[in-house]
Amino acid sequence: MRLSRYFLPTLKEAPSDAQIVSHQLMLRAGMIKQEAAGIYAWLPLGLRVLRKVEQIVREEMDRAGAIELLMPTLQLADLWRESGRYEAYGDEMLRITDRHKRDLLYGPTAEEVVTDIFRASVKSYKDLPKNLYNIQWKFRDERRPRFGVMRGREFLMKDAYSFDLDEAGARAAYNRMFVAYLNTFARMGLKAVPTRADTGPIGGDLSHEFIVLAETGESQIYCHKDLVEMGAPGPDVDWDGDLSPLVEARTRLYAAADEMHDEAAYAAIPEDKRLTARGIEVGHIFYFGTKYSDAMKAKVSGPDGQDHAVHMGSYGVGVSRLLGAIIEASHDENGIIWPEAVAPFDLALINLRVGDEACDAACEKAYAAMHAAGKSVLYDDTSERPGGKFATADLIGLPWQMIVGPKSIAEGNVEIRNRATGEKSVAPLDAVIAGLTGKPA
Ligand code: 5CA
Repeated sequence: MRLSRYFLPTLKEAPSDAQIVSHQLMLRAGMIKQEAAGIYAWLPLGLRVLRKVEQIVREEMDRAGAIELLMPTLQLADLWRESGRYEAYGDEMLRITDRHKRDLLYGPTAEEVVTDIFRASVKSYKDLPKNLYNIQWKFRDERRPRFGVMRGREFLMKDAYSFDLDEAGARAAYNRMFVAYLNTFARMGLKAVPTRADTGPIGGDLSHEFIVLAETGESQIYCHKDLVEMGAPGPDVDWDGDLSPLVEARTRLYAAADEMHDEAAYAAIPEDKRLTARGIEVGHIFYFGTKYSDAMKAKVSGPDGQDHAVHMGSYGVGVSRLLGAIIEASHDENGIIWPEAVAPFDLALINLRVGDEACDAACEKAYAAMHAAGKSVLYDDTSERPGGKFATADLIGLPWQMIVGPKSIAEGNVEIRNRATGEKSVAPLDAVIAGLTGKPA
């Protein structure tokens, strides 16, 4: 992409109402624009990152055996009346009436819809287990939308729903999601701590939140330090096997957010291993048994010939919130530092003298070679002064910056800088291209 043709409305200063650094940087980097309280337009640069984050979530769900579908944003109130949640959900639910005076709502979550889809066609235990997920916009009329995409009213969520014949099956499904979540967040460069959680209006008795440590987080957590460093199991686990040892290795260590905190259990951790910190909840998983399947009559025939209400769980990831969490975890005073896996482009190509024959030719060569190797480039071919170009490149945080200027290119050289480490070196253009693409130029 040539910057001269792109749409990147960066700001020198963040608006004063942006309180936390991720919100400030997303606005300044031209990633989002607020349209109403808690409702954002995703500008081109922000959308590229959102799509990357979404794709990582999707790949890890697929790997764990979940199946993607897409449910509507608007749902019938009648389904929520069946489950008993229509009144209970309160003012966070955006209620809508259509021209036929039917009550609709903008879905804040989708347990009812997915249960309705399930019960319409699945009748036998032989069709279980199933885990259906979608990545869809949700609406919650939050009392205090704040911190940009972190607590929006309209936000993108991945929500998965598992269906099993019995509790043992449902716990295995829960464990698969638990492990998939560890892998998902690790791929984005995040350390997410699984903590015991309250089930809230979703209901049920087994639940974990996944919390990324950040000073600006809304959750207060108490945990064993080893949990933060434990890392993710990685993709090569036996997804059809027993994952409980992997889960138990983590749930054995104390970790809880405010609502679930148990001072005595925390005090039992050796003092040098205690950690009290703020964090951002990026995922939340629940097992709630037959709460919805009983209310909505989602039954399958079992091997005994009897009808059984299916055991369910639901598993949410805050996809749009993750962008804020990643920036909170990875930035410096000059801007964002994207982990390679979610960066909007792989390379910022900076032409210091547009119109100079040698600079232009070198940039065009690098641009073509990167694309041929499947890498994405944001090519700064504008007439902005060098200082402005460097500031923009640092602000938007692409992992690599290649700087092409008249002096060095006269000797066939360019400068290559790593955004995360700040390391820079000067080397022949072809060698730099080969380094970035993994192929000789
Ligand atoms: N039905 C369950 C799981 S699918 C559910 O709705 N869980 S939740 O309420 O915990 O939401 C799932 C995730 O969505 C949260 O962990 C959080 O990361 C994200 N989320 C929730 N509310 C917001 C919000 N207002 N803005 C941005 N992300 C949010």
